[in-house]
Amino acid sequence: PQTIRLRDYQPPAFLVERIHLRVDLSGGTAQVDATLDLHRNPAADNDAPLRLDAEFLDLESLTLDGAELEPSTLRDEQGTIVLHDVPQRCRVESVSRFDPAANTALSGLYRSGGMFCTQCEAEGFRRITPYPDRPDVLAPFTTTVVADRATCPVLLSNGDCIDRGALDAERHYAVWHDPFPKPSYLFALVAGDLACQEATFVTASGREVALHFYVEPENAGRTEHALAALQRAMRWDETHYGLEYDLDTYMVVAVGDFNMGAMENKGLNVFNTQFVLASPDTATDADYENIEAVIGHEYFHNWTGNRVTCRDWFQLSLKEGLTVFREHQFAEAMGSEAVQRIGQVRLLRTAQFPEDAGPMSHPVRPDSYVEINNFYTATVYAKGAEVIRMYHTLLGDDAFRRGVQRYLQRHDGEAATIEDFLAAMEEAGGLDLQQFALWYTQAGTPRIEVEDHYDAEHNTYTLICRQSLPASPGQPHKDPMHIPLAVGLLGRDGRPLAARRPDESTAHAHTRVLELREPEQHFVFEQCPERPVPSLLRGFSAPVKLHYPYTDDDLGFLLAHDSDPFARWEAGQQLALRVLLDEAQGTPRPDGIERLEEAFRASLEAPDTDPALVAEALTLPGETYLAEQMDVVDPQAIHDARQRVRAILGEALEGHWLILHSQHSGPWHYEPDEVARRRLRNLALGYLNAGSERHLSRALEQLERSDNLTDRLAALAVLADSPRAEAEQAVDAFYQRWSDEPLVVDKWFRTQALADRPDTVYRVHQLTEHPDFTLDNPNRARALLGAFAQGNPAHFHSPDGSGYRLLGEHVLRLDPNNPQLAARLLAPLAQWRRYNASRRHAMREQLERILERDALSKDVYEVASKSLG
Ligand code: BAL
Ligand code: ZN
Repeated sequence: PQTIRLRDYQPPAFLVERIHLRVDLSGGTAQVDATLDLHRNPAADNDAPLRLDAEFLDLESLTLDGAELEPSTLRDEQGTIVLHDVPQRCRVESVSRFDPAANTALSGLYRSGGMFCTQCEAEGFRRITPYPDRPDVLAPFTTTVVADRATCPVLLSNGDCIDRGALDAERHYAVWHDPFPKPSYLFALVAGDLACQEATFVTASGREVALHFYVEPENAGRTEHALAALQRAMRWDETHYGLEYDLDTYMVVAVGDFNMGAMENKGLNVFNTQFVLASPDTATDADYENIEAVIGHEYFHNWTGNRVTCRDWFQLSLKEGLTVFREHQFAEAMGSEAVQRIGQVRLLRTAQFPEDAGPMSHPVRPDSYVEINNFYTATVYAKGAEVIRMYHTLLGDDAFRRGVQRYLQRHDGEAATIEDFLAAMEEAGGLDLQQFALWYTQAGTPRIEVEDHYDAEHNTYTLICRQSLPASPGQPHKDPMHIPLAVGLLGRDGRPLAARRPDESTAHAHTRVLELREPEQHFVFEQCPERPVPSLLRGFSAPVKLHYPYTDDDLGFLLAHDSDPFARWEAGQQLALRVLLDEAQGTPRPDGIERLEEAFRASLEAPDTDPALVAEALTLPGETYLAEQMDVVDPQAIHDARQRVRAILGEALEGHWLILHSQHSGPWHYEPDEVARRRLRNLALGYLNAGSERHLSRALEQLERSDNLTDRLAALAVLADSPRAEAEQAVDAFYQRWSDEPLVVDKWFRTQALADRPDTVYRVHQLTEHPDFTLDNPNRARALLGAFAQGNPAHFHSPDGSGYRLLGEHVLRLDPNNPQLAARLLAPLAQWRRYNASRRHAMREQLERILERDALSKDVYEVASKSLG
């Protein structure tokens, strides 16, 4: 397969002035008639050909200014239609046919249940009609949708509906016009029998926007939460960034078969059901929170992504990093800032840091790809958002906002680059960000080593910071980065300690942002009356791994006293990390568990702490984060150590857990304090059942009596680990009770994929043969295979290699139908170098087996070959 490189970027030879589409779905197949009015791009070479991407289309006719062409003679090796000697202005008309029901890749126009829907990002539009399917070709779209009235009473596309009516006795049509020029990846079309919940939103300037949420009829009544979240997001973007919605209608459609979480198509978002449908029986508190985040995210794309889009797919983080950051700001504004930040950092450490250190490591702006779908990654999204957060830290909120506004005004209606964004930030902040730009081009997680020195004679304290960045594929040498390091100093009394930096007029005790730019830098603090304990990387001010030789006492001190809630949490996590790692390496830390127990007790007894923060403090670092710290990862030892420590804490603090677990609140509400209380209660249930089955009856009773999915699933997770007959019966009964709720059945599969039983691998294998298991539905495949391979390391890495075989086999099975999903599921095998010789061998064996397959997709080929390379 061909490698696409950023340095080869050429502007499009032709631009599209307008496109008219007529998509006829009557009878179940699709006929697409397209009319494109084109003109030569003045910015491109004068003799460059017109290129029309087309994939899996049965092209019935293709004309240029009315003259019939023979497409088969015009295709290059990639299948692109290449037209030479095209007039400066021209019209291309085409008629294509395809079968949406046969489109199992879920890219382009496909069927999900009874409805037709689309997913065009990144390159799905070429499966609908021949088109210059690249993000820097923007055009206004007019789309006529035709379908059978009986099966598809609802016909939707982007923009506003300008006409609708009957065609004949069976068929009807609707015409949609989107006045905002957009790239083809933002095109959307939906046709089906859908229920609609409607509401309105009045913008700051007084325009009324109709909000329409479409779902299959059985899901009617489950869009209330998402709708309210959308209204909050719309208001927040107005008040925070001064950004208003721009069309008369904003539509969201819930689709059961969807590769992504959701898609920001202009005016017509298409959502995975998982991120829009909410009811207490079918969605957990975490789902409610994710729905608000994803609804916000897709809405915020209307400006950062749609009004200003990306010039090419290498710039993906231009819209995704920025939009994830905006989503994070929104979540922080709606809830607890510290709790949100903790969640963001957990995700970064478990999903992005390993990616940064593995064979698929790539910069936030990759410089090459084989299949762009493989680059919708934690690096582009989560690290990309951290890069935006660092601009915010360096510029401050006001200048940052001005920078975003300047960028949006300057590039409205255009396809922009990361340089364009950086230039707007430089201007708004009056800063030189050229070194900062390395965050986009250098892969890997920077490491910062901090030492300190106190000079009692002169009352000066010095922080010595050394940064380094490990080599990564294709990048043997790295330059020093521009890193904002937020620090505070604590005195012996636990209070913030005032000191003065040489460039400051007076001493103060607030957080400072030090700017690292050199391999080694010394930061001096004067008028520092005593040796402080430094509080480093407050708020996780940069996506780095920071090392400072804290003693256990220092960590305990920071945990008790740091004024920064994130830093307090982090100190607790570092303490727990030490205890767990020493335990896993067979060298238990003297007093380690006692310290942890003491820290937990302090959290449990802290009178006025936000219960959500208490829950974070009582959650031990996860197995993936622990694995990150080991040169050779031993998943079983990590798991056993964590379980042992959980069991000890469960027993030592049993009284506290029992009290927490019996604090039963009233009927279910989705409300922050209630959510935190449920989380604490369920943490307590977990600790009570860690290492013993003394409290299994509590889980059985909770499963039986709860009025919500959060509590039921927490109980189910405890029961799924147990070999006792009553536990197994309860797990079966749960399935029987909820078998007609796909999102709940997903959770049932997931819970068993994550179970800790001697026969977990075998059971997961058996579940792949369950009548409700299918690889055709991405949510289901991810719930079982994704959860098992990514969330259950101790069993996925079973020494006999059975977990790897199970994954390899299903990746191969899935690849011909849904390569995008197959490549995603494959990712855990890419980490083979991190394990011992026998695991490495068994993981490689699966990657090699996959690569031997003929006709492998580009998606899977790229992940497998780069993993072995
Ligand atoms: N653009 C793909 C889905 C999302 O990031 O919103
Ligand atoms: Zn996005």
